[in-house]
Amino acid sequence: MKSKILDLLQLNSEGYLSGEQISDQLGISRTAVWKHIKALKNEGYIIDSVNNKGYKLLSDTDELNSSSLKALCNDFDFIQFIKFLDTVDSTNSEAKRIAMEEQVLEGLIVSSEQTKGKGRLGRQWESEKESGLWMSLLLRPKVKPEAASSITLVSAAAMAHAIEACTSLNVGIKWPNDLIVNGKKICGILTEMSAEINQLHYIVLGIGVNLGQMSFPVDIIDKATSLKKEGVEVSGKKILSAFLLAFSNFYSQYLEGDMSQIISYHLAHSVTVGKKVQIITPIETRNAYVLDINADGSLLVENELGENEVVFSGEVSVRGINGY
Ligand code: BTX
Repeated sequence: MKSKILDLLQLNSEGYLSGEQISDQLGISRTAVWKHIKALKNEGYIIDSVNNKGYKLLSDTDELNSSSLKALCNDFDFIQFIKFLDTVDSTNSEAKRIAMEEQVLEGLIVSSEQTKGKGRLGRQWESEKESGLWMSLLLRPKVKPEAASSITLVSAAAMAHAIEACTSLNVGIKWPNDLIVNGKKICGILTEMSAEINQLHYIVLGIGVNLGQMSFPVDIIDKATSLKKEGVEVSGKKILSAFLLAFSNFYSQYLEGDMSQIISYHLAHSVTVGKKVQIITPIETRNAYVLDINADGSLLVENELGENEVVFSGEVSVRGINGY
């Protein structure tokens, strides 16, 4: 039924088609029409919905550019500006430059290529041209600085949800910031922030999703994968559209101080909980067993002395003993 609705929208791409017209033509209720339209939006189709007019398929091309990005972001109040770049050092660095120039706006930066893509703790993120979705959200949530780092979990859940909605892949989440498909990393998230003791200025949420790479540099060939390598071809635009919808839902819960659904999502997809891991800090590496993810997004582990210990995401790297 969804594909029949899509066909109708494509046939009427010049104008709006009302819910009533669609329900009459396909013999289904208007509620069913609305549900299928929502599912299509979840899959990345950009459909404008206007009261008293109906639905219009805004963009049927899979190309991500300034105008398709603008259409995609219209619905989200946490995106007040967009910037689409051909190349940049790092979308996170660009977001921070913008944040310093102006003090209010929130927005989204996407680049076809990054020449100095960054991972956590000074590591490098391979970001070849047109091979992935390289993006950063500049956000100014009204939360305390100590709540800021759990936004990494919000975006990991939203991107896992988006990839699963657009593909048939099962996505695992390696706490707190990596998405894993068939034992390999397909997406990484780097959260940076500017804050004083009592005041958060901004958060930059950088997300990289591997889309079309068929090979990787030799040092990561065993641990990295892309959607294409996993046999799926999906555009960055579809993934981004599905991500924004899922993120906006989880983000509003986070802003209300409710992490329960986000934590449940993590627990259901976690490749970390119930595993032996190494906790790597700048001064030491030690073994631990992961018991749970706490309500605030921190990790509960049992250390080598048999004691329970809480691990916060900003401080450490957690590495599985047998792969991710
Ligand atoms: P991370 O520190 O958890 O992961 C970085 C590690 O992952 C690297 O040391 C390497 O082993 C491996 N790696 C490097 N590139 C890739 C890749 N393309 N796919 C899979 N594995 C890789 C994860 O850090 C956070 C990455 C965030 C990337 C986004 S892209 C948009 C934004 N801008 C920016 O500079 N960074 C973020």
